[in-house]
Amino acid sequence: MKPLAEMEPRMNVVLSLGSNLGRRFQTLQGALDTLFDAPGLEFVAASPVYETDPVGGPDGQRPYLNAVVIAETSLNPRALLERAQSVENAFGRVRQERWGPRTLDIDLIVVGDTVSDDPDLTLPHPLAHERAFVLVPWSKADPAGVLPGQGQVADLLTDLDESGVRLRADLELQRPD
Ligand code: A4P
Ligand code: MG
Repeated sequence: MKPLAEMEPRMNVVLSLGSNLGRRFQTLQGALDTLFDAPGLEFVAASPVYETDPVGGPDGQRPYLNAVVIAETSLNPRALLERAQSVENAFGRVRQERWGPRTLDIDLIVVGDTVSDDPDLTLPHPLAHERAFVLVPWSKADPAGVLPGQGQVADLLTDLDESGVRLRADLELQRPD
């Protein structure tokens, strides 16, 4: 018989990480390590790191570093959001202006087949399909990725301008320790 832990229902999770203040790469690696520090979330893959032009928000913001993380979870979506927000807080995220600069932003893009229009947790993420800074890294972490309700990530990308999303081949996230 399988151990109990293996019998829990598991959902695929896609998370988007972004940073445009402070030590951006160290923040992304630290966030990755901290996200997976507690039970209930298992790492599957991390994308390459991309330097991306800011979308929305005030003029003159620094570029972001963005990456996408694929995981599996036995947590419910709300518990996962709380985990993500506590990691944001641990990295000094100060909530000021919407779409303004931040040391760390973690968005839940997909949590299994959960569909929700709750403003506190909208799933799948309502803007993911139009954001090259999400879809480009996601397509590298999982070339077969599907955004429920929108389609294959690779197909969605054919309609998007990817010029604001540049590979940082000199930066590579390590598996969480
Ligand atoms: N919330 C609702 N649904 C979700 C979800 N699926 N994942 C709620 C995470 N949070 C979700 O988020 C505001 C509220 O959204 C939270 O309280 C949560 O309950 P926030 O992180 O406090 O504020 P925000 O991130 O400034 O606003 P928002 O609307 O979430 O913005 P986005 O969509 O996160 O966009 N440009 C580049 N190049 N790279 C980026 O990473 N990121 C943003 C932020 C804008 N421009 C960017 C990037
Ligand atoms: Mg956010």
